[in-house]
Amino acid sequence: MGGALTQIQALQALAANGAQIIVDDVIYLSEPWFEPGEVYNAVTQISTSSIYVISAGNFGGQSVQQYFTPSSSTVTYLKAGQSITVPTHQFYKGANAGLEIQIPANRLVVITMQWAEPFPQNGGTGAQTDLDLLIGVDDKDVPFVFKYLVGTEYSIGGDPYEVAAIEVTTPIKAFIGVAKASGTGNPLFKILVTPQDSEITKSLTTKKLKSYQPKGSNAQSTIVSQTMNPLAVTVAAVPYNKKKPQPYTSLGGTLLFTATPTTLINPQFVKKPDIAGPDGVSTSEGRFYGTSCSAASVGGVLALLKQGTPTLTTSQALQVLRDSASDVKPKGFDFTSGYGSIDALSAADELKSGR
Ligand SMILES: [Ca+2]
Ligand SMILES: [Ca+2]
Repeated sequence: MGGALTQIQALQALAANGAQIIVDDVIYLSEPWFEPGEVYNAVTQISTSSIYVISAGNFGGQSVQQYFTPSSSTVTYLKAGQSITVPTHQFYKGANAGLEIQIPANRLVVITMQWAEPFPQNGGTGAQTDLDLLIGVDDKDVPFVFKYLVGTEYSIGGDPYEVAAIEVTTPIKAFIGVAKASGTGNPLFKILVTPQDSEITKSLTTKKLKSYQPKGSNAQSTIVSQTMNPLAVTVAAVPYNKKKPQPYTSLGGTLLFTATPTTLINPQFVKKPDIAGPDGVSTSEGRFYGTSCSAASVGGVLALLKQGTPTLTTSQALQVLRDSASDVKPKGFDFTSGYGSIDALSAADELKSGR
């Protein structure tokens, strides 16, 4: 792995050299989430000659998304050598300004945040609001204090993106804070907590968040970047022997905006993931879990379909997979398993009958 540029070059080289099915499982959380980015655009480009299959990711529902809303709490920290005192975001009703997360022992937790303002990579102005990401721990003397200031880049004109990490040896309750250092907007922001861990997922949803949400979105969605591309086959995980989604499979429902030079407009609802594939299958290395395994299985089925129908296009492949999928609860399309579990035989039959 060598970053988004290397990924783009690799995808283009594979497509140029005649790869008909490309299976990928690399998602850069530094690529834009709310608008098409460079990797997303590369996927669009190669989809005319190759069918692109991407794992949805294993981030579960470990995300929160809200409009920035100043609380009555402020935080003081150093920014470009100067001490600033600025408001923190109010995640909950009430005084506590931090998002509680319970971190189990011996974990490195990476916290990534983006907000719905244009990235400069698309020729835009870059961020208009400077949000910062703070991590705090519960302190017995002071009820709430941010002890680590690790995502405090000057964001104006740059990427609307921050990343912070915390490593613990014993279980702790930590708080994620979002501060607005400058700018007049109150943008929609989204935080992803990775790596996936069921205990973190639970703590992200136990306390009721303020419900400032755009219509039609899923605040817990973790399907982002090129996995949002409607021309990608985005693959969720179901266990090979059960018809229910894996709890760690990334969730759809992220809003995709159209980027203008200064702002993001017209949020669209994209139906992701597309299909679920089996994981937990036996390999020479033992059982293989996660959406990467599922993507490989779906890629294999697509290779067989393509062999039977060499003219199979990306759009046709997506259509046949959706139409022939075996639904996984809840009924119909859902953000966890898309249109359902892949059914290779039914897909082949459908393609043959030309339905
Ligand atoms: Ca910042
Ligand atoms: Ca379903």
